[in-house]
Amino acid sequence: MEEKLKQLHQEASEKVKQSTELKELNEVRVAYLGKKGPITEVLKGMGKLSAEERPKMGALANEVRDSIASAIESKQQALEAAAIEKKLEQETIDVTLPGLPVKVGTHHPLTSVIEEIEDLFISMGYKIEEGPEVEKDYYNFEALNLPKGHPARDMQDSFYITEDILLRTHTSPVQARTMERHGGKGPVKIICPGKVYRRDNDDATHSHQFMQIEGLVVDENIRMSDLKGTLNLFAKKLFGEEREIRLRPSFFPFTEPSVEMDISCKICGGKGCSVCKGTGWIEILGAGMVHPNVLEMAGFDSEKYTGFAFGMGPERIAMLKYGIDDIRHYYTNDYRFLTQFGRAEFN
Ligand code: FA5
Repeated sequence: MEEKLKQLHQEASEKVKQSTELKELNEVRVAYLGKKGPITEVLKGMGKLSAEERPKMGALANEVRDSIASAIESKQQALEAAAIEKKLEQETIDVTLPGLPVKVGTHHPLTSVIEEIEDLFISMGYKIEEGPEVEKDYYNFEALNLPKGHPARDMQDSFYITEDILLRTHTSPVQARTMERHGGKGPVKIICPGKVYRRDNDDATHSHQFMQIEGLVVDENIRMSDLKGTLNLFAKKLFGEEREIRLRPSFFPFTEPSVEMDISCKICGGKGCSVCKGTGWIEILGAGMVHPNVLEMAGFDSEKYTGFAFGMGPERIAMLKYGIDDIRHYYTNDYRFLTQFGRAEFN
């Protein structure tokens, strides 16, 4: 029996040593230490031994069983550690590989051009004012020298909500509101960016909803030459010295005299195209000296105070600046269009 136990010990130790996988090792455990294994068989035959031999063989059988169990245990730990090691090796991350680029959004070209215009006027001492898009007829028209029934109201086809409330057709009501708030005391020096709405048919240069930036200066001794100088500086700063501008006499009920400013078309270089409607020029703003009636209605003494005002369309300005050939591109959210205007271009 002793011989048999020693042989089993040797055999089992050899198989443990040769096991290269946990599954194989488990098979060795079941084969040698399981209930139907050879050691159990040996122990079952103990009854046939003499009383002296029995404890000796019992102790030896236990020793062999414990030794095989402990060999299996150590081998299991070694195999598990090797498996983890292998897995870690397979999952190694190469930190030197190039990363996946992160897509960053860009400013909408319209936002960029509005911010550029705001920065320019802020640098000249203007403050930014805002007003409601759903406006009273009074501020949109009446306070601007356009009483009910005035034929010039037809110049701006309007979306009325009630008889006295409409979607503002221009940003000029903000100048009326701001002057009223100043209570007849100058100076006033503001620009007012915002959305406006008109029942215009959409085409390459017209949208039914668009942006405007209003400008207003009211103080003592403000003259037409101040307006001209301001607009000239604005045009040169925004479009560059080489672009030509022209002022044409015009009519707005809230300014007298009134002008419109055109800028030479960048798309066709002044030759005439669909954007400039064959004229070589694109109108970008209306302006003039604030009408005395408007000053008086807002509580200013028109004998003491004078002022100039202008209202421009940033969509058309951005079209000219960046060579965009259709105003509808701003509002159709075409990814290919929007990604052309990286932030860096505007810095
Ligand atoms: C006005 O709206 C006047 N309130 C401007 C003004 C302010 C004049 C202060 C005098 C003193 P006008 O309707 O021309 O004016 O519009 C001004 C600018 O808005 C235009 O020069 C043009 O650049 C832009 N604009 C007008 N209609 C549209 C439209 N449908 N789509 C896009 N831009 C437009």
